[in-house]
Amino acid sequence: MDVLILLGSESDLDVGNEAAKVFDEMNVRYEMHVASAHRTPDKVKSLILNAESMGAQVVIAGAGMAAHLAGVAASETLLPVIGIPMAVGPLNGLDALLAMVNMPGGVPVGTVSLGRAGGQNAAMLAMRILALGNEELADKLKAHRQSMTHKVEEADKRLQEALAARR
Ligand code: RP5
Repeated sequence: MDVLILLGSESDLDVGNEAAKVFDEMNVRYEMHVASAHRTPDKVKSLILNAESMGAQVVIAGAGMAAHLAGVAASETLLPVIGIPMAVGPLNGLDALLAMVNMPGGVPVGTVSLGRAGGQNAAMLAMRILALGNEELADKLKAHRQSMTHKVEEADKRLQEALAARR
């Protein structure tokens, strides 16, 4: 396993699947589990210990509301932890964002965007970490960037053609 993905609830699965989809496309090995810092703290700890013993190099933790999962994960391991704040609950994720991003000194959580983009970016950031020691993955990331560049160029070309047709 390269990456452990923890989700605070089954209700976070849509965003977790965004990360999983990226890993599937890039052939990165992961495990994804529902485990809550509040409801199942022992399970969180044992999943992290197991992931470390299986060689995982990054932990992704997605949670909403009083989102302590990523912080708890970061206190249990020295692996880099990436937090995805979930845009749920009455505050729409502002609570989760502040909880994740505002960790006390010494226990870092790299917090990515809220919601689905956060799922994608957590996976992309994890791969940048993995790619430091993996040339094949680094090449895949370069190809991914080229493909994004190509898509933007194509979109701009379509826009310019549409604007020209209006004149
Ligand atoms: C957090 O509370 C979870 O990560 C989830 O985003 C939120 C709501 O959880 P459920 O009540 O839907 O299980 O712990």
